[in-house]
Amino acid sequence: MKLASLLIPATIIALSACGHKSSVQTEDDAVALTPAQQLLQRLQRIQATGKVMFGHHDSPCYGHLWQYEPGRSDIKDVCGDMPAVMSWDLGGIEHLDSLELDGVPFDFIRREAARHDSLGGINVFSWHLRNPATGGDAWDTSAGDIVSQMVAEGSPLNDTMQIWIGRAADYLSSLRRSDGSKLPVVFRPWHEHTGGWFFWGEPNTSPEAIKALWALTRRVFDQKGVDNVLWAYSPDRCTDGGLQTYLRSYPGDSLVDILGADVYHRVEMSPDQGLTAYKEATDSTLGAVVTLAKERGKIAAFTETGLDNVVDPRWFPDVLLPILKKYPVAYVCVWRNAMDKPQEYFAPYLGHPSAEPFKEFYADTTTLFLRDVARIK
Ligand code: BMA
Repeated sequence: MKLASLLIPATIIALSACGHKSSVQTEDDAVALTPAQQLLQRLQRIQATGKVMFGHHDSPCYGHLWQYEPGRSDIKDVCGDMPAVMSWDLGGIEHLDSLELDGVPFDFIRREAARHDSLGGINVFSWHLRNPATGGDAWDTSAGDIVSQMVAEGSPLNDTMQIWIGRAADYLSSLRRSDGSKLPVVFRPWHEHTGGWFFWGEPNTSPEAIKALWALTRRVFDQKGVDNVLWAYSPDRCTDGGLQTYLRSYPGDSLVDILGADVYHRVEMSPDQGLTAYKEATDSTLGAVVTLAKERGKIAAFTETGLDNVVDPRWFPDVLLPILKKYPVAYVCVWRNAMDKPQEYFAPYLGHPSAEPFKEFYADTTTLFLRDVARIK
């Protein structure tokens, strides 16, 4: 599809990420770069096209009313191509579970992430870990401010977190390409912290503790020498004009490579109110993301979005696409088409009223799917 204008602009790329010293590299130097730096360069080249990769959570694992059919994805069923970005979750890795929190085997993710990478796609990981104080899930906020204890050196919860973060680091750094080299990925911990639904959310703790949690996370990864991970920061919507809320718990440029945001089109309001609120929230939040990313030399991303059940069948071409044209992020990701909860889906599936309009979104020159992005080396 639509590949004519995929020109790769820069041969000189500025690198200033992963806590590594800023430097300027030519493509000839690529062999000396870490896997993370190589992925960063590629994301910079993708971002420079002004086009946006499309991503979907757990896309090859299951979809609406099917699961684990090799090579299948609801997105592929609808448009014939896979998402450019595969989103995965690490929830459960902290206990060394064999399945993540939605039942996907970590071994399946390991294989599929490598396969997706080999086809030219990008892999991103979130982490809905359990609450280390209560044993409940990530949404268990009953123990109050546990993040302050998690970051307090010498405390029992700090000891637990060093182990848990270490397990996330071990899993991500164990991912391999078929040639044995490390698979570069994006990691997006502590997401949506501007909301109160996760135990690490601002209403349950403090900006200082969240920053310290990021620093702890980076320290554990760095101590283990992990060099295949890029770091994405992704608050939920910031409706105050963006910047102040966005940056309140920001851990600093040296710890973050990708400035993202999660903003959903909510269905609980009337359709008109919902649409207005979504446009306002994306204007304010993605406005901040794109501006800050440009100023700070970071990658911009729309790390999660969606309209549950795609209740407006023309949502992808008529609502999301204009937003992506206005705010040129490197990628946009919609959440899962849950097999275990058939009433939850954020992407079209074959036969759904949004499937035909989705083909317009797919065919637009702004969006990049797997076959497109494979051509941007
Ligand atoms: C939520 C829902 C849950 C799921 C969680 C983590 O938004 O999709 O069903 O368990 O994400 O993937």
